[in-house]
Amino acid sequence: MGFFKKIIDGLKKTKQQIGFKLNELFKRGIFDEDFYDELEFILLSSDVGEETTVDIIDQLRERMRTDRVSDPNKAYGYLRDVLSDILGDEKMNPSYPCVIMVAGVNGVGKTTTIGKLANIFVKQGKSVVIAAADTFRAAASEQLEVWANRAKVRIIMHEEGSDPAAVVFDAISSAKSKGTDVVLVDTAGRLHNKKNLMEELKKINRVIDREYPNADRKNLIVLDATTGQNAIAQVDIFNEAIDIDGIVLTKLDGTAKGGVVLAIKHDMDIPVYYVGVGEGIDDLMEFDAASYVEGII
Ligand SMILES: Nc1nc2c(ncn2[C@@H]2O[C@H](COP(=O)(O)OP(=O)(O)OP(=O)(O)O)[C@@H](O)[C@H]2O)c(=O)[nH]1
Ligand SMILES: [Mg+2]
Repeated sequence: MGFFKKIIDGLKKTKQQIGFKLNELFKRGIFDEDFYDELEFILLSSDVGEETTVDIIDQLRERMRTDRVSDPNKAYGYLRDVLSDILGDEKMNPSYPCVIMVAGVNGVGKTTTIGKLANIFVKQGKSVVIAAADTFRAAASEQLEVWANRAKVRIIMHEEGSDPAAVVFDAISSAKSKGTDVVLVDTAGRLHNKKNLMEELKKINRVIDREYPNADRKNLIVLDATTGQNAIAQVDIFNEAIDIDGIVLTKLDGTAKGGVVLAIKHDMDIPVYYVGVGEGIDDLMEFDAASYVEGII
């Protein structure tokens, strides 16, 4: 399946929620106060968020007024432009060697994302080693090992309950000695409590900084799109512990809340680098604003 088709397919539920309704609304060709009220309602119902919705509507009004638009297609094009502008297009573009740490609350899709990322880098001809730094959850390393085998990359694992920072230390040593391009660090989603989890992430972060100062660093937070607005609160919490460079938004295939990307981008100003649209190894896409907008409206 082609890249574009996959995104469109993955966003089908969101499109049903907002795209079809927006289409109907614009087709009427009447751009009065009722139109804007209804537009607001539709956007809010897809987790675009209040502030973002207001901003979108203000921007659209402005463009419509300046150009005195009455043609529905033209108006729809303006909405596309406004949404694309908000989303922007910032790619992760690491330099090599790099260490990519993946964090997020439990069950959001961290481990799956690591497997998919490994696959993406391998396809780009990069060498990869995975650090299984979720030593807390039983069988977490084994789950990651399955992904490492699928992507045909190396994995460093220690036994359950061991120090995650030591796993990362070993993975970095291995990457240095073998000249590996990418170290992918999987982390736990749950420890005994949230404070422990944040302290552990900070410690891993310090180890990477100390042991591999010349490596490019990317800290990614994985968010489950089905949680909608709640995802934004999660970014805040993790961003306090470790500087988050970018977002991976997973499970877009299972939700009509794809509008949450707009809220994230608008409220957080942290780029969405990748989106997950399925459970398979090829189901992670680099975020592209134009295709995304095409997919949701
Ligand atoms: N439909 C869909 N499912 C996904 C996607 N990404 C992950 N999943 C599923 O989400 C579930 C949890 O994924 P994991 O990768 O284990 O999540 P995790 O964040 O590592 O979980 P913990 O290690 O327990 O914190 C699995 O069943 C995955 O198959 C996605 O983009 N789409
Ligand atoms: Mg995991």
